Amino acid sequence: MPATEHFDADVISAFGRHLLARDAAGTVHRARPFGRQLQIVCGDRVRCERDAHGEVLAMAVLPRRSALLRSNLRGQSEPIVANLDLLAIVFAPVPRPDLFMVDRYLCAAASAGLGAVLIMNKRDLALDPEVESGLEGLAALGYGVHRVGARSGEGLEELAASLSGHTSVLVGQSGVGKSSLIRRLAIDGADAVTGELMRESEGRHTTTASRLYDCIGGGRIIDSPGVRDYAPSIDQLEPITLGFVEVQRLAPRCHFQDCRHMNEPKCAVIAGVGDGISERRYESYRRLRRLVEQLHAERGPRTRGRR
Ligand SMILES: Nc1nc2c(ncn2[C@@H]2O[C@H](COP(=O)(O)OP(=O)(O)OP(=O)(O)O)[C@@H](O)[C@H]2O)c(=O)[nH]1
Ligand SMILES: [Mg+2]
Ligand SMILES: [Zn+2]
Repeated sequence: MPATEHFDADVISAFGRHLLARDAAGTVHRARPFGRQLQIVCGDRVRCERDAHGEVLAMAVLPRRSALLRSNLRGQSEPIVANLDLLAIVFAPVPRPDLFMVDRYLCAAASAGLGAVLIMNKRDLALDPEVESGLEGLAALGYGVHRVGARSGEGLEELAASLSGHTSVLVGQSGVGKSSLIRRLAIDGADAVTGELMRESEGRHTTTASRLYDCIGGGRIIDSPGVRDYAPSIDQLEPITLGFVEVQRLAPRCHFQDCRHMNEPKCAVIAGVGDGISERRYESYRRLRRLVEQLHAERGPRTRGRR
């Protein structure tokens, strides 16, 4: 029998049990996970084995240096992508942005130790003034905002430069132009399918699986399927601040160390609404706090702590 061959590879795409794994020489192998237990996502590094039939099996996931997680409806955490540095949250004037969802991504990034940037695509279209003011609020908090046009190419050089040297993932609603940006930003992005190429599909989830590409300015960039909503992992969220930077600044002055900043007396966050934290962001905080408590309840006492 021929000896089995072992090698490590980067998972550049994971769709159910279908993996594409790229080895050190750059060869892409079709592979599948060994056994039912392995949860493998795009960006993972896996130890592979080629069996006697030439089939490549991913035997183990190497330790992740970081991961973007989400919570499912039962409150359990699921990985979305692994080994990344930067969360790039994409939105556009159309479809109408959900800034509360943007906030939840920012919280997830902060709690996962990832950097975050905001990408406003389709700058040829007019942005709703209310969204514009929310966006200015986020910029004032220190988040970088790139206003770009995947169609015209505007702003893409600066964006590519800021992604250089990092592994980034593009996340956001369906139809905001994530894959259109990939086609511009990735060396090998020509095979990214966009809504334009699929008839009548705007806002209808064109991309079905995450896919890792090499970025023109250096670094790596992951395209991900559009989402309707995003719930951060309750295992990962920072418990006191939920990842809100303003709450991080204000919370040390709250009377109670374990203050939830909801209705506690002498709460510095509540006292700071309209000053240290905007009304919109505080409302966003309250929504996320309620969501976290609901997800904890969904998980229930018996399964608490189980992944
Ligand atoms: N007006 C305008 N339309 C754009 C721009 N960039 C992308 N679009 C259009 O937006 C639509 C959706 O683009 P996609 O790139 O498929 O969006 P996506 O975010 O990848 O969508 P999902 O894969 O479903 O998550 C397409 O019809 C694009 O042509 C832009 O700069 N301006
Ligand atoms: Mg897409
Ligand atoms: Zn408080």
